[in-house]
Amino acid sequence: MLNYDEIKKVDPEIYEAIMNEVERQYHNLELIASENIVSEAVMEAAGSVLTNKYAEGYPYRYSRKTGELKYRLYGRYYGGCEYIDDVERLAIERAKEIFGAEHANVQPHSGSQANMAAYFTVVKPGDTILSLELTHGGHLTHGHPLSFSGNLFNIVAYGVNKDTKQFNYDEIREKAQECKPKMILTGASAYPRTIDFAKFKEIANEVGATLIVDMAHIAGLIAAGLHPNPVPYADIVTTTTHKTLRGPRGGMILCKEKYAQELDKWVFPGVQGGPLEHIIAAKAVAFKEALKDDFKEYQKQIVRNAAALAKALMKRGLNLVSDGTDTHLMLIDLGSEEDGGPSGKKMEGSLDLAGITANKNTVPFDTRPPFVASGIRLGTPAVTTRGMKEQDMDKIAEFIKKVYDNYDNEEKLAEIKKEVQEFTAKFPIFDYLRK
Ligand code: DSN
Repeated sequence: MLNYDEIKKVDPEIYEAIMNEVERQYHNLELIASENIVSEAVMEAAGSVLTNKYAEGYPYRYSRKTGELKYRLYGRYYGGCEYIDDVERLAIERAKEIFGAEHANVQPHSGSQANMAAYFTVVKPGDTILSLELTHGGHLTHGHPLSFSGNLFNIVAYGVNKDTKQFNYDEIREKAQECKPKMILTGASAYPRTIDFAKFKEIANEVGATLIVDMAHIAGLIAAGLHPNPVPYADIVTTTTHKTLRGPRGGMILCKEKYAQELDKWVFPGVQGGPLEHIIAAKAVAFKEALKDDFKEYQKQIVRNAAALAKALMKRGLNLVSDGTDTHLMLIDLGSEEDGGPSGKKMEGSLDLAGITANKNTVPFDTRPPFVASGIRLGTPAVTTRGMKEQDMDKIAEFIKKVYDNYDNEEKLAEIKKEVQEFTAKFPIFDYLRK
């Protein structure tokens, strides 16, 4: 059982900040679509003695052909890695089993580093990449000029259809045929609908591009068979491990065997140094949890909750991008400046004052800048981990509507916060940590 007694003695300031965060997570309604609450077992692994070990390189690996144990790439650069190898091998094997992948690299420290290593495996600086526009749901590392991706590569963006706010695969095909990319990238941070990876592969084949899928947001849904799996179609698939997958903060890459050697080289020594083996152990634990039947049930509940929340918000007159969701997330479209009402930034602040945590987000064809934005992104992974069900989503929608109606009234927002805290107290977390 975790406790923070030693931190309390050694570093009271950090102890206080951690305990404040425990209380914040306990009391607040966590609706950030990319966040979750990991198990105690995952936290124990992340806080284990493995943090003491350097292990540049990779573990031994079994030959796919003969089943015999063989040395992989450069092995390890340090002695004493025999148990670390067990940990990393277990993480790799479980990741492959969950997603049916030929090869897995579990070392990326984050999704961004996973993406960087994946891109370098198939493209060179200056090559053309066709990827989803950030304001239509993409990610910074999918080509934003402030990210390495937008700096190093020639990025051409595709977006969603103006009317449906969903992918139109004929429009994407047309873009691909025009720009003849070396690589096509799909996956999203704020796209609430199912992505047809088979269609993307068809388009990539037509123009001779490789296909990379960033499945970070929907990895848990895919693990449970609730969203099509990109692994059979994509050359390389990247993900984070801490979103719907409910593991520690980190990244991972899956690929076809033919890219394995090159990809591993790009992760280490290409992009990173020593792997975080304590985090890799926590990934392995989370993967074990993801292979269990109750994880599938959990993912089903995430999707049912998202559908219920979307319906309850629309029933109360709030507009959602694409009029709903197929996944764990949705985007409230707050309208443009001329429509009046709060911006995304304002609404995020008002929700915060009411004890509801969410993030502002651009909506497709947004007229406000990204730091102000006209949308709010909501997701159900964390509230589902707390045990909330469909009827609770109706209550959450009611809170959000009240905040929307009173977004500039701090007194009213403080009253709503009290109601929110009474509500979250019915779904306790971290009882073992709270004093
Ligand atoms: N920051 C993540 C998200 O919230 O979607 C993406 O990396």
